[in-house]
Amino acid sequence: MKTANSVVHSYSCCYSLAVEIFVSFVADTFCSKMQSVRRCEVIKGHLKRNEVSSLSAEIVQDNHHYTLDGFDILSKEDCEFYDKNGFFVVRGLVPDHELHRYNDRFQKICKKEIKVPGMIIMRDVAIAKSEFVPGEQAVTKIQDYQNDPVMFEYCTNQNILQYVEAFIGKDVMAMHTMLINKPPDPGAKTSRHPMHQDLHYFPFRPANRIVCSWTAMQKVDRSNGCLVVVPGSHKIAKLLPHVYPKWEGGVNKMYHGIQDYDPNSPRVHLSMEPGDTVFFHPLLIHGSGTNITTGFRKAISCHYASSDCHYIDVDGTAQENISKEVAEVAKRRVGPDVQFDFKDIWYIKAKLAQGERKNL
Ligand SMILES: O=C(O)CCC(=O)C(=O)O
Repeated sequence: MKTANSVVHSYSCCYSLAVEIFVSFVADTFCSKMQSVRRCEVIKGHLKRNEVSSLSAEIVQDNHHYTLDGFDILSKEDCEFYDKNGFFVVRGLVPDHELHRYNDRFQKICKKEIKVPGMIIMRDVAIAKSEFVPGEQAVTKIQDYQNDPVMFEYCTNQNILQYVEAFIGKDVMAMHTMLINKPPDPGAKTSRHPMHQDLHYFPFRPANRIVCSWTAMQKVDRSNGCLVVVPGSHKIAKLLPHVYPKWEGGVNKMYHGIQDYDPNSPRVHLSMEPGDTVFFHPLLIHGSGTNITTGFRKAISCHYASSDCHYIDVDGTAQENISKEVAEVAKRRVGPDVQFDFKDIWYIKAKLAQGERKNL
């Protein structure tokens, strides 16, 4: 079932940036003790560059514990591969009959034969404003399928959970669920997904106790827009600022991309067969390409987190933009009088997949 993974890249840790931010913190403390506004301003003026860094990227504690001891499913080499690259592919993990079951259910959801509470149905930006067409043609993604008993079987699939445990432990929450139905590109390249880090969307930590499983529901390769990853990018241990890319043809709702993404970063395209599953770290930089075929490219995914993780406040951080956007969408759905906190939204949609629910 398992496959060898290749491609090796290493990234240096941002030790110097951490030092700069520490220096900035020390300067702040020093300033308040001195109670001299003038003196503080002089010092802070010298440190301006450092302050900008601390506002623009979150340094994520990186203790290098990307996998856990005591789970035999990953060999020593597998663990080393994940540590180094931030992803790990298992071939043929989800059998065909299960993929067909999810696909049948998806088709019913698209035709509005089934309504799932809390689920978001997204349409590609290129067709978002056109008339409702029953069927998958109009649907680019369904998000938050946790309340559908058939789709949720993916999150509790034992083949997947036996790997998930090795990354995050035995108490497992399904935090974010998607079936992505990348449409044939209309020519505007809107089927692309910009390069991003999933942690941008999540107000919980630590990052090392979060993992995504993404399963190809059919053959995926460069022609239909397979996943693209920057191996080892999780090791910079930094959550980078994300914004909407300035793409001529438009960008799908909530598809934020890394603000200063370097298109020359060494990338790997993950060609996968149906049932192949990639597990990846929430800081891994990834995205997906244009679907230049005439068919839809389907994948099903779940982001899992240990229920020992804790929520964080993202106000004043680089995640504030996405938290406001998500809260706006929630408000539109539920009504303007309800006050939403980003964390509340995550708490409500999180669902136990295995073990005991604790903090999340
Ligand atoms: O399946 C894809 O095309 C990319 C999905 C993805 O990276 C995401 O939704 O965060």
